[in-house]
Amino acid sequence: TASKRLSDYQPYPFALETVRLDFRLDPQETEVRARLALSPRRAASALRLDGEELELLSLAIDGRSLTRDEYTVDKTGLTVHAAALPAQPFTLDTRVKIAPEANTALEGLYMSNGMYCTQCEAEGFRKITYFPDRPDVMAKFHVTIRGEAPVLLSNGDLVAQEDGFAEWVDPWPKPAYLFALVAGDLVAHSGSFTTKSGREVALNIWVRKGDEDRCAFALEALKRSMKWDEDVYGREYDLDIFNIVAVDDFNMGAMENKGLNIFNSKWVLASPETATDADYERIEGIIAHEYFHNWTGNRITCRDWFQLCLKEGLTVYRDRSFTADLRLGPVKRIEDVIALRARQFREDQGPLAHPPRPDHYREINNFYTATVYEKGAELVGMLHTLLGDAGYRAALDLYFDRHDGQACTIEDWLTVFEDASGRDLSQFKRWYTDAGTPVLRVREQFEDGTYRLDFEQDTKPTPGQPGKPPRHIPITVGLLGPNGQELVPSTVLEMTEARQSFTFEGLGARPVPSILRGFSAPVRLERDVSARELAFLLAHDTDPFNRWEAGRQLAQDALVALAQGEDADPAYIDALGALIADESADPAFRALCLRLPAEDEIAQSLHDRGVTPDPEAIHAAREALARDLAHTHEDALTALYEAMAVPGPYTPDPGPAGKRALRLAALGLLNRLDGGARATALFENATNMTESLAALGFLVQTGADEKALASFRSRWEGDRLVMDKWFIVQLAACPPERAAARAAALTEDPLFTWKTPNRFRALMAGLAGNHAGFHAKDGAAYRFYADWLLRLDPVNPQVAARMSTAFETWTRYDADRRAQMQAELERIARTEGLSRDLSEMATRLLG
Ligand code: B3K
Ligand code: ZN
Repeated sequence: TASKRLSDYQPYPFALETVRLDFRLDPQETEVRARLALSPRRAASALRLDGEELELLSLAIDGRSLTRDEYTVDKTGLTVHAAALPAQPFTLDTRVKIAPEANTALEGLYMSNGMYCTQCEAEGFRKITYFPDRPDVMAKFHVTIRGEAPVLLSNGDLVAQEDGFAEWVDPWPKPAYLFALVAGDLVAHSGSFTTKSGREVALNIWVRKGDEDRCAFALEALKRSMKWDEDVYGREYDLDIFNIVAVDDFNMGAMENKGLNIFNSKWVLASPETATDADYERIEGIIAHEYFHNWTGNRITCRDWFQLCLKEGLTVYRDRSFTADLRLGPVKRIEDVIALRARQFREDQGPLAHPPRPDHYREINNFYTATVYEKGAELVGMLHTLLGDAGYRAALDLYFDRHDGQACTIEDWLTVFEDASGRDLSQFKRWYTDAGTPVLRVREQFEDGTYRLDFEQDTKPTPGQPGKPPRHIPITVGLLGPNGQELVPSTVLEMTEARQSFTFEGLGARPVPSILRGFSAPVRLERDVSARELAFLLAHDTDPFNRWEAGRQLAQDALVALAQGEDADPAYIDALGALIADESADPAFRALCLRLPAEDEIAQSLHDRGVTPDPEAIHAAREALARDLAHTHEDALTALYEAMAVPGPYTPDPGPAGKRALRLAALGLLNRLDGGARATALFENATNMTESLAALGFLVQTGADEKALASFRSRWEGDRLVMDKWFIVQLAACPPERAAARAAALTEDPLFTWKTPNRFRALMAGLAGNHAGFHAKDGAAYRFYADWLLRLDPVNPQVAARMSTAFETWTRYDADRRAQMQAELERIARTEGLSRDLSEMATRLLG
């Protein structure tokens, strides 16, 4: 299949006013009747409707059945020839048959545990009925559902209901990708929210029977989201009902369908016994994210899928800010940057690099990436930094005002910022259109009280984009004096040239600079800086992000040295001693400082420095540093482990969660000394999943995990969400030499229900997350992994394609490993009948 191109955009030649949909549900033969009220925008155009895997039963225009020569049907849709179309507005009626039970791709209408459920974004609606399935065609939907299930849900407001029947009307025009239908034997955990103008909104979280006692947290998170969006963005909810449904079989995290969000049950259900602190925080963030889409995505949507980051980048930025406001802002920022580097920087440096707004694709589902989401959010953050709080708010107000009800582009978005601020953002736009992570080099000079920073920016070529003109980079800088006092508070320097200098006058002595505070731009900062100065920043920087970053840099330098057989500077281990004891620093922050960079990140670091990473050496280096840390600070860590115990009943609040995080970070290090003694005790006595799972992970790390894994399994084998954790932890944390064989053995486990995306992902992501295990020299893990991608592809192409990104770093490694990974990718690419999804990925991965 050919690529679709941004430059080919054409508006749809018909206006669609209303849509009437009538469903008769049946697992094998669901009948869908659709009535579209269309009016031609220009004369003599044929009518093209998208449609895939549909059996067409009838087709009529203004009540007249069309004859076979008036239309053509092919594999991707239906064309009504121009001669058969009225020049005036007309109605088109179709009747199609679909088979939800046979739908294993989980796109369109499908079944999960006996319940009907839909996923339409990006192009799944065309598997439900013939339709202009593109986001710039927005219409009002009126839906009836007939079926045996006791609960029948769709978008909008419920207008009629009786046994086996429900009727839903959505007053807000929307594109088809936001359509949803759910039917099943569900129970609701309900509540309500009163909006700021007094609208009473019924809230329901629909789940399978037995799960209703795990919904309370999600419901409260929803209320907090609704309130926050009113307070911070002035956005109010716009229907009388808001439904959330939890589904076990789901290709991604959740979906923002208008008034009927559908969630992977993993991101809704939570109880202290089954969910970790991290799960709680993620659930709150995802609930917020999907809710916030109601304005950024639904009321204002995307003109075409190239503009995906218009809704996703902004909505991620909004959910991050929400979490930062409700929890610890700096800790949230650090977590986000760790994730950004682990996923987006990695993507940007490999064969899959693409701009936040790509300009071509074969399969849009392959572009729900870290670049579109996380880097997209960074771009919104930079606009916020450049305009300031008031300017940002004014721009967003203008965006909602000007574009409500429209399908927009990145150009519309940037124009709003230009109009609100009077600034020219044409250079800033390159962040959206250009791929790659800029490297920002900085040198310093101090002379006669004047301090100068000389910056140089450079972005390496990425696939299809050889030349990279300079970007507009906001660099937040502060200057510190010798005792850590702030000489120059945070200032935003705007870099627009390839090389640019900034000076600060009237300084008595050479200051210590704190550069790129808060990670003000998604760049890689390179600066020659001594371990002593980094230790100083770790102790004294007034910017919490850069304080952490200094420690990170020290750790990275130590690991890079160790991985090459050199000695590590003791500065990191010394500096952490002070931090462990620093009770003025928040426990969650200290926990982050104690966390060593992941092996994949160390590999990237080596690669950035021109060294070919050796996975075994990296693993050994990280273990050695952890042991060294534990040895040196054994007493302090032991004291910390005791002091951070949280007594009393579990709550997922940030305070106790932060203490647990610090306690477990200490235990993770001590575990390297005591051979799992403390972890065993904690595992046996833990009363919450956070500690229980962490302890299990530490035992897995020691290699003496058999008993713990068996007991965990027998306690939780009836719980699908907890069992996913069991699969993932024993692969991600186990000694690397065991990983591939263990993964293979686990595929024989009757609980490895591989067609369920969560379970497939747990096993495969567990293996891929074991860096040295996945990259084991013999290539066993590569072969195993590729075999399973090929097996999943015909069943669920989206998930298979997504999981293929485990290979995106293949060009980093030595010739042997490179050849093995390349061979696996070629084997995939050659496979007959490969899905468009996986085929595009394999081709791009091979470069
Ligand atoms: N918009 C959905 C993602 C849809 C993915 C389609 N392959 C979830 C979200 O970003 O909120
Ligand atoms: Zn989203």
